Amino acid sequence: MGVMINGTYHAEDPGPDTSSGGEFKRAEAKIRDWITPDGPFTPDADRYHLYVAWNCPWAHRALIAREMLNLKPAISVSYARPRRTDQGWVFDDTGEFSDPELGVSAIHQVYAYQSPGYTGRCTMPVLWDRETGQIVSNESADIIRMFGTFNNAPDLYPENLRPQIDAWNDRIYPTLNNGVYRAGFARTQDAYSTAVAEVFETLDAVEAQLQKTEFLAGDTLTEADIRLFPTLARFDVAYHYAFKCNIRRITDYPALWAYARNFYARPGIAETVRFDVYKNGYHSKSELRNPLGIIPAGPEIDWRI
Ligand SMILES: N[C@@H](CCC(=O)N[C@@H](CS)C(=O)NCC(=O)O)C(=O)O
Repeated sequence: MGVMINGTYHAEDPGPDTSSGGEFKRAEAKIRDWITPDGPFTPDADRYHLYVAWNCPWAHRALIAREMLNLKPAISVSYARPRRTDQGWVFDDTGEFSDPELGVSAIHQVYAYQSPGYTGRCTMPVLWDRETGQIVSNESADIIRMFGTFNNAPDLYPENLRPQIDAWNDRIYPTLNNGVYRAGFARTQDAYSTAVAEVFETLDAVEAQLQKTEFLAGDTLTEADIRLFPTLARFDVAYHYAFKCNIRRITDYPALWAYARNFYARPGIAETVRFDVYKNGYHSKSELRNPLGIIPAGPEIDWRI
């Protein structure tokens, strides 16, 4: 995978930024327009298209929000092939990994429509506006919030719970959602040790909260839960082994494991999850982490309630 400079894609991979002491730094999303009733991007059905990859936990948030906010009929989706190439996330000509919207063969071709020319990484997820022929946003946190403005669907960011939701989001993003990547992509023992300790401190704090309340922010399912679940779904099958996050498993946490299975059992959620793809994707051949590309056999986990 490469990078785009002024609208032109360069396949040479500059690699993740680990400039400070071997620590992995995820690049900030750069296209951050908003859907609002005042426009220019208005919350209309059949106007927007979502580009995702099954493996990507940030894209997974968007798929869950689309499901829970009843936006499946209004927002269409293209799924990239499970593995990236030097072209980044790529698509087939036909079948489950093709792009019915623009017929692109790589996500960088969608970024190439951006005016003025885009410079940055060509990440998933992408929310595409077919009316203006532009990307609205490539930031999942914004995309799920915008999805909440579409109709009278459940409010995932209720006013009275915002302080708790914001506090969990602020804690969980750096130390857990992205913390597992900071552990897995660390280039030094110190960077890994710091990251992995933070992953498990946060899981312990989440467990303590879920011993007291049904959801992170209290008795109501909110955006904070939607942002937590993709990490839980990938944890035991991928992060535990591939990213060396192996102090405990999600199945070792009684309240968290019950919560994860209950979330998975909610209508439509299992269809947003692909454990097989996670296992293959995160254990795919990597010079640094898995040079032979051998996929582990286990673990065997029963997600049913
Ligand atoms: N802040 C972004 C992060 C998205 C992101 O980093 N996606 C990864 C996949 S999990 C990606 O597409 N990376 C491709 C690249 O960096 O070239 C979001 O939450 O939407």
